[in-house]
Amino acid sequence: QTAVPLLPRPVLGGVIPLYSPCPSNYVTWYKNCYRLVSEPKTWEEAEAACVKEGGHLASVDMSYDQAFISGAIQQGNTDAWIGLSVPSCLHRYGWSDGWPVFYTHWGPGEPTNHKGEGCVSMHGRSHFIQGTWNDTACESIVQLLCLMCPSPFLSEVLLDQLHVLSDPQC
Ligand SMILES: [Ca+2]
Repeated sequence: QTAVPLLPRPVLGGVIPLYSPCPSNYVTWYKNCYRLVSEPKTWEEAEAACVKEGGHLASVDMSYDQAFISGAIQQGNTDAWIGLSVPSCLHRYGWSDGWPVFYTHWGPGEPTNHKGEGCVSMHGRSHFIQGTWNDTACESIVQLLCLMCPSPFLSEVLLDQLHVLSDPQC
């Protein structure tokens, strides 16, 4: 018997390259590159750190992402920032990378919407409901998960289209 060669999986008009498209300090998963940054920061500092590397704090747009990202965050010691927050110009939740909010995974009773809790962290392994989301004071200092999108098609074309759908003033 001859082994059937593995073909690249089609993805939105392109193919997933056989080499890793991610920087060496990032983990490749599905179409994206992720990096857990253990140095704790406020939400704003965390987002700025991810932007500096060409990405954003991680967005979660489906349960597959949630499962992977939760697993990644459990590698660290604290809860971790993800890209969801309530920007003062929006007055509702939005992802820092511009994705629409398709999916949420709030913990029981969350979001509590206490004053100042406009930034979202994911519970780490120290918490009994690991991986669930919690609206948190933006000045809290925790680790963070950056996401970078390696595909020019996804990062430039699709996100530009999605940005049109979201509020342009932000
Ligand atoms: Ca909360």
